[in-house]
Amino acid sequence: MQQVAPTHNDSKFLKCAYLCVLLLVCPSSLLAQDKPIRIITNNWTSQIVLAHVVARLFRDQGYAVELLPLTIDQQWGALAYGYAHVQVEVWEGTMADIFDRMVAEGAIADAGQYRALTREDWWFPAYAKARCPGLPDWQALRDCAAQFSLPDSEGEGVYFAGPWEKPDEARIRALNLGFQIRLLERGDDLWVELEKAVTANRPIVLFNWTPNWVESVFPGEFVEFPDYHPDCETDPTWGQNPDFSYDCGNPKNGWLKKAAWSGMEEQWPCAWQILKAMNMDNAHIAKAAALVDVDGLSVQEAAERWLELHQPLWTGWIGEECRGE
Ligand code: TMO
Repeated sequence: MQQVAPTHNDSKFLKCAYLCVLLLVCPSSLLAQDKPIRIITNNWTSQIVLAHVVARLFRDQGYAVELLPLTIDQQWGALAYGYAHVQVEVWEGTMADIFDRMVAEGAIADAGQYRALTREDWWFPAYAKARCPGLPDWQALRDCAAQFSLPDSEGEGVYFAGPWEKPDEARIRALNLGFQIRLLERGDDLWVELEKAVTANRPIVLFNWTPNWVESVFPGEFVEFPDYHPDCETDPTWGQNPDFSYDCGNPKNGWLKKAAWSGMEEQWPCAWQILKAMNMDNAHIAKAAALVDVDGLSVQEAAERWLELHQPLWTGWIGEECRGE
């Protein structure tokens, strides 16, 4: 009966000794990792693939990692409260306002900018120009709205938008475009609509972005709206319509950044450093999307393949903080 207590103490001692050995021989990144790093996956391909790429890099450093699907609207609160910790693609055109505000408030951390330049805006396949020769100028789009109509759009042009909030209604009104919006629930439905239109040789205008896989498969162009200016969104008198805001396009050389939970640097210094150092050009990001949407790999396969193809690039992101003390 009396034997139980010492045995129990022995095992406690062993556990403690084991932990001490761990503390001595393991890189710091392996320790205190009971809480997993949660990496957000959104709803477009390059983001999802790159989230898996970062997950692999973190796991290689001994971190526990979980992938967490969230919409861009849901991600901000999750990052601010530390329920999620990493978002690898914050695009200026769709996310700048809220990202800038939250970083300024200290609610989330800015984990740095890619060298890639981005654009997110109305886009048309090249053959549409034959039916609307003034394109890509936005005034041509207004003048030939009917070319982009559908049987149920009452002569108005139809613009296909994805599930990422943009002030398209406001822009259509401010620029008097004569278009209506078809809001698609899934981002991938944009490509279904594009393929349908291409097959029928029917003009279409839809939301698209670069870097993306689309540019390697379908020639096309963005609509050239009046150049973006921040005042365009806030000051109705700005721009060519004195009564309404949003009489401009999205930024043409937009930034692409990474966002993180504000406690990340302290909690996981090696992972934070990898995220900060992570940098890519347009081709690297377009490739992440194309491996899935053109080559047909699964997201996991695409992440593995991407890592194989770009080893010299990502090896440079693994810094001192990951080598232990
Ligand atoms: C955020 N997105 C790349 C879909 O425009």
